[in-house]
Amino acid sequence: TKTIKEALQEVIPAKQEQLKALKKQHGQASLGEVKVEQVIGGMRGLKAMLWDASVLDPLEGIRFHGLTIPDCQKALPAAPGGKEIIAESMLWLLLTGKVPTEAEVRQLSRQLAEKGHLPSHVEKLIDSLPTSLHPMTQLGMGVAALNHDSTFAAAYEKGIKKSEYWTYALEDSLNLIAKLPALAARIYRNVYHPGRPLPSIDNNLDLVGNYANLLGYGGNHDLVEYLRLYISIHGDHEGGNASAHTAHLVSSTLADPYISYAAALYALAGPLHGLANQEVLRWQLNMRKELGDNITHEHIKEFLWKTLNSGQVVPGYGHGVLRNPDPRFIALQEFCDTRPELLADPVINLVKKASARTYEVAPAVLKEHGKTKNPYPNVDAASGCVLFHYGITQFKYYTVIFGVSRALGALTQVVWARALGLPLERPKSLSLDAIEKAIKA
Ligand code: AMX
Repeated sequence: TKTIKEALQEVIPAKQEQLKALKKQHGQASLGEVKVEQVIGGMRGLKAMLWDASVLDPLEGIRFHGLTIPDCQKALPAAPGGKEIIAESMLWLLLTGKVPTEAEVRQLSRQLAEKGHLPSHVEKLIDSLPTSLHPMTQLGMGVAALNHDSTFAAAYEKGIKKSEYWTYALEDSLNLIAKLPALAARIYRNVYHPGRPLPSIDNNLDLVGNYANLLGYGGNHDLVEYLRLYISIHGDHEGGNASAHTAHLVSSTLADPYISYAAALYALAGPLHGLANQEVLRWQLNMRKELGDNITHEHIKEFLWKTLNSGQVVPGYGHGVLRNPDPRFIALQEFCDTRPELLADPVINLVKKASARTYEVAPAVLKEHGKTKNPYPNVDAASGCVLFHYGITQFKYYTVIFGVSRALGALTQVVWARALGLPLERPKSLSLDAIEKAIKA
């Protein structure tokens, strides 16, 4: 059975050749003009990054190396006794472009579990933080502190050839992914269940199986499966999203994978990006508080207008690229719809019902409001609500789970950027006066 490093080693030379030929033969070819509205409008639609592992189509949504989410659900190995995609399968696909065999995935699970413990300085750091500090702030601090043991930073200091960068970037990236469950679960324990013992990592379990155990939910098979699906499909969403792009930018300075991903986590922690899943739940719970449990479509409509008229965004709706309902939202909704026992539970169903009802009303209201280019739900409209169903009710923690996931895609690109020898990212900026002058010229 191949290791992930061997599998990657096999595919790198062809990509290096492809890049070399493209640069040599078509370096001066144009991919389109740059409009003023793109420069002042957050670079929407600007083709300016190389990112191989996933492509986001505005109407169809995400494909990982050409595979849609339903394709991945069919092709990628699940955990023993499970059905959902697991993080290791997605990581293998993202990194190598190949669908792994079951044996390859099991080997990767073991490799990650064996590296899963935290160094004691990181445990001490996390334990010293006030429990009132936002869990995402804590996660970023823990990830940054893991760079104490960066093999990339140590090797760079010693002096290594550029062609060897990727091997150290891979080692650090796998180490970081392996340690994220222990780090994220320690934060959960400290903030919400102080003093509760943390179980040790089981070398026979997959990454998310261990994460669920450490969180204290390992016995809930449905939640473990939900987390596997959630973490796999949040793994990558093209290169331009704020968190992945941040990792790409920071690592282009040859900062090691740990501090590159710590920076990415703080981009994810913004309410227009990953924090939206926390915001959705806060908003849905406020809606329930105000309107009670017998919510009608008319009530939701009024609540939506109240949000919009007070100048706030409707969290969980809209997207920088997507122009249709997000297939990740659909996959997570389907997960619930195939579990009638969950849908029948009046307590865990409340939030899901509210989000499903909102989905029936919000697109029409947002269209009438007339601002957003995409009136449809994004992944965050459902993801947090389902965690709430299963008992993870501390919504300030939700973005941490997203943060465990996004490492799969963002670190894949860090490894590939080193394998392809991509340079420091350094776009040109212009002043308002310079833009005016360029238009007149
Ligand atoms: N509710 C109300 N107004 C919205 C809106 C929403 N859900 N989505 C967009 N708009 C508004 C924008 O604020 C903007 O208003 P402005 O002209 O006054 O500045 C206008 O519509 C045009 O925006 P856009 O081009 O459609 O979107 P964008 O690419 O600038 O921003 C996003 C995309 C996601 C930030 C935005 O849709 C939004 O704020 N959504 C709510 C927050 C959210 O769910 N974020 C999660 C995204 C997914 C993720 O990263 N996890």
